[in-house]
Amino acid sequence: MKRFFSPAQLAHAPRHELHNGGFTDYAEKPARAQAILDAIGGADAPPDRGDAPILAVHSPDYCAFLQQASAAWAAAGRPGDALPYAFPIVGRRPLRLDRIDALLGRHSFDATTPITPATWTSAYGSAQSALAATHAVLGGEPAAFALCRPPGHHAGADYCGGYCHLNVAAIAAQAARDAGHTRVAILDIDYHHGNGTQDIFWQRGDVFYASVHADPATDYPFYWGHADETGEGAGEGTTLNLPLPHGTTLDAFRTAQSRALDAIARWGASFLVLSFGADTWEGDPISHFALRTPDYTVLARDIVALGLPTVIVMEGGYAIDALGANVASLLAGF
Ligand code: Q9C
Ligand code: ZN
Repeated sequence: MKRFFSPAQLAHAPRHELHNGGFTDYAEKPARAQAILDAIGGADAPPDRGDAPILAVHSPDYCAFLQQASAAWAAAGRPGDALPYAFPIVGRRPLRLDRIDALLGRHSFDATTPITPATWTSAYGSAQSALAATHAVLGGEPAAFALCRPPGHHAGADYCGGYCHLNVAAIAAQAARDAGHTRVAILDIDYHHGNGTQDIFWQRGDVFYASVHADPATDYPFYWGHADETGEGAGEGTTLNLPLPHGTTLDAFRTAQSRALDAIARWGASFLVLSFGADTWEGDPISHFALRTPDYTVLARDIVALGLPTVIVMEGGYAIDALGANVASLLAGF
């Protein structure tokens, strides 16, 4: 299988994240990418397709913010990584966004996603990897893997969060739409609900979003991912959320994934984007499911049986010692 990764994706390396009221080491480390590369035998650098496919999903203001936030933070005399701490109340208008502190809160939904001088460069590289895999599949490959890091599924059209800046799954899906696929599905099997992906396609009837994830009643991102969220307007019925409890093992996960696959097949998708997180693994340090390494091969085979051209984009997975084997197990199923 073709695999894509840009060395620029290694540069984003925040020091800390806010966790349980204190600061801990940032979980979404560059070493994650190296562990995956070692396990899958490397990857090709993606060509640069420019920012148009990114701007097809994200707002120009938000992209400008990602590029400038770190310098503005430093210019305001702040040490360390740029981190939001003041958030606008939903619906309050007009917003005054003169100050970097105000901009950070406006374009973030949490305080776990610092911006460094390299964030834009790495997120841009991650998006280019997703686009390279997408174009490989559009060109006839049955499947391709984008080693996306930083990940993407928590990022909305104009906000970051959950270690995500550019929504690589959405960028891939939109590129497939723009290449002529009229019905594109995204299957998200990261431990966490992909709130950003859901938001981006919430009112659209041309992209189906299905997610299997930890119940937001107990888990991040809390405000999204409940079973009664099904989309709105033209998008009514094209969002499917399948929350599962702590301790979930292969059987229940596979059953839920099969429900998602059945819905995608019934809807008539011609192209699939798989948002893959290995944070469903039993030993993940920030998650509470109990999948085992060989289970990813089983899940992959069920996805292959759908018979759709598939772009796989990497999302979460924080047990670095097991991450390579878990990704290799998934790719083995393809
Ligand atoms: N500090 C992805 O898997 N933090 N993002 C939860 C622990 C946010 C995970 C609390 C978790 C985001 C792509
Ligand atoms: Zn996750």
